[in-house]
Amino acid sequence: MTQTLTYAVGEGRPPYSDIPQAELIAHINRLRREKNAVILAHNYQVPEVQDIADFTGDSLGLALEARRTDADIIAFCGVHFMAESAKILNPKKRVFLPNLGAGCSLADSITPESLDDWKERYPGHTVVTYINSTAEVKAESDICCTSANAVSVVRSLPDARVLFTPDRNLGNWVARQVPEKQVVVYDGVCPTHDVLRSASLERTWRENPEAVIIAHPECREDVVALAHEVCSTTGMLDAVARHPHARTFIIATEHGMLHQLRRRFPDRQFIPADGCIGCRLHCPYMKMTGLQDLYFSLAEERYEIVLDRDVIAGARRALERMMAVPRDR
Ligand code: CIZ
Repeated sequence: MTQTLTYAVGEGRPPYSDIPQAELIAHINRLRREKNAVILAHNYQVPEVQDIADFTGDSLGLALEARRTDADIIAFCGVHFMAESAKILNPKKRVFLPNLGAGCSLADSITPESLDDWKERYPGHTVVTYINSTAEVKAESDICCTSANAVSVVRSLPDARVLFTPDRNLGNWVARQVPEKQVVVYDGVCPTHDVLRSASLERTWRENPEAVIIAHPECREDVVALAHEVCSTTGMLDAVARHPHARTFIIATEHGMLHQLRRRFPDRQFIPADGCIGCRLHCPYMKMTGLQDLYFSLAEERYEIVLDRDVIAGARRALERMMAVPRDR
């Protein structure tokens, strides 16, 4: 026997699965007007969430939007650390993460204790922490970076000795771009990107030999070595524009990005790099937020990001220092 699932929280809520998409969209549009809310969505979100957002982008772009918005509410369709960053940069606003399950394995790989341990092992190093980290870890770091500015951030530092956390692949890529620095790299990875191997990418390339390969710097070194362009997701939009004569692109990042690319460049072909034949690079956390979550988030004002004042102050210092550095390229 099949059962219709309903959610227990929230009185008078209709069955979760019974609200047609057009109705959800109408509710979301009404609520964002009534509540003066801005909807931010990461480039990896599901297409219908990207389409309803006021702004889409990478972590850096969305952090800038969060900092400058005059909306009363920020509904952040992304993962937990991104909504935290919005709160840190604009602490007077109420920030909601529509699905509390949307975490990040990479951010989970570093805790304040493990960072302390690394700092003890590498005294005198400037700590550069990727934005994929908790607010507590950011608060113990000297400066943050995103995939859009990591090279510029490290290059901008007055010190030669750098401890880069937590993404090993991004850290190693940055170290190769900035050889004048001694970069010690923490041992965390994004499993979505780390799963891709050069042999798989080469197979896709053999099938599409004219294609330009664009890879995210969270990919492994052997993958990045094959790429014609290495950049953040928003950087990928600029990268395509730099190749006006190319018709086909192989995209080595979470497959949500293909929606943005196809929207912006409908006359080009975008092929996802895959780990095994037909398996796109897929982040389960980035796919947890649907229109229903966004609707109930706005309607019931959940799940609100609440952070300790001292943590906000510490993390904000590291984020603001980062924001003074321009994007790479
Ligand atoms: O910087 C980000 O938002 C991440 C995690 C990926 C990207 O390049 O957008």
